Amino acid sequence: MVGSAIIRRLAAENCEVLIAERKDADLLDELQTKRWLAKTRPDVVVLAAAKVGGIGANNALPVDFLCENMRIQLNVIQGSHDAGVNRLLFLGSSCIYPKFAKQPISENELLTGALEPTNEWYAIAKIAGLKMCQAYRQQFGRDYISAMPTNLYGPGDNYHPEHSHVPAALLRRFHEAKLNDAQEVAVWGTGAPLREFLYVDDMADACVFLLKHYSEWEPINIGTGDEVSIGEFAKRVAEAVGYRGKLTFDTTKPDGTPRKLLDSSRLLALGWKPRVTLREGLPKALDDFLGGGGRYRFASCDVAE
Ligand code: GFB
Repeated sequence: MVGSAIIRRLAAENCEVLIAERKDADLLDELQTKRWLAKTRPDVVVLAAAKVGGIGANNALPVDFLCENMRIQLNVIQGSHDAGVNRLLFLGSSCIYPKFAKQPISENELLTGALEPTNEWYAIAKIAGLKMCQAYRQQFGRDYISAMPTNLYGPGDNYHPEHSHVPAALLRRFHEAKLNDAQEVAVWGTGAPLREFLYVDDMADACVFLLKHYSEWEPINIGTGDEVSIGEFAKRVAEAVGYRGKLTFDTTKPDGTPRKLLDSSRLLALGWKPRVTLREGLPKALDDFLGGGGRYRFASCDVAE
């Protein structure tokens, strides 16, 4: 999802884009990854690949989220250094910050408290990734930076019913409910948690901006500054889909972090700002879903992925 958006965005730049697809190099494989990097020798590496998923997947697959992400990061970051790559952008996640971080969450909140248990495996891997960037900067003077985006949505998402993030999950569930004339649809949790949603092409734009303008040790947040409750967000998704039934809340499912609003003032001060509002972005995300974009649209769902 993010990698594709960055490729779309880079089409407007004067550069050659080298893409390591799974058939070129399985990033979980150290030798394949190192060989690919040594052969292509990029000027810049963007590490957007990761094992990702929503609250359900994070909770159900702790080993996958911890170990696969650590392996990808070791292979790509170490392989980049070995291949002489001096500039690298590592993408993390807002879940690296403590569950009860001071809001809005500034970069200084890192490692100041306990993590949210539903995604601590993923968070620990991402913290290790940003620390690797800092370590290569400190020990070898490499210009490796890391960015922490808020919750993302948009084209190329994973629409798995259990393992997706909330935007893709609800787009699919409301669409199916509309087709089946279902009277009501369940939204996970209480609906009270607050989240900030960033359209993936805005995220890609921020990544290119950072590659041009950011070269610091500290990770940098990427967000919109707008937050919405999950209950309100669900209403907006239902509206975009055209589902008119009742929304109920399944409180047997976890809420996760109560609030996760990033303080993106450092990025905004550099001159970047998001363009796509939730009202504009949700219909675009729906178009992607209806047009067959992303993964697990209607296919039978393999829970191992
Ligand atoms: O998108 P989501 O899984 O990510 O869930 P997190 C956000 C909120 O939406 C939670 C609620 O409060 C969920 O309980 N929700 C309601 C649903 N209905 C659904 C549904 O059908 N599916 C899902 N998935 N949620 C993620 C991490 O946490 O944050 C990721 O798990 C990543 O790894 C991301 O770091 C930024 O915001 O809770």
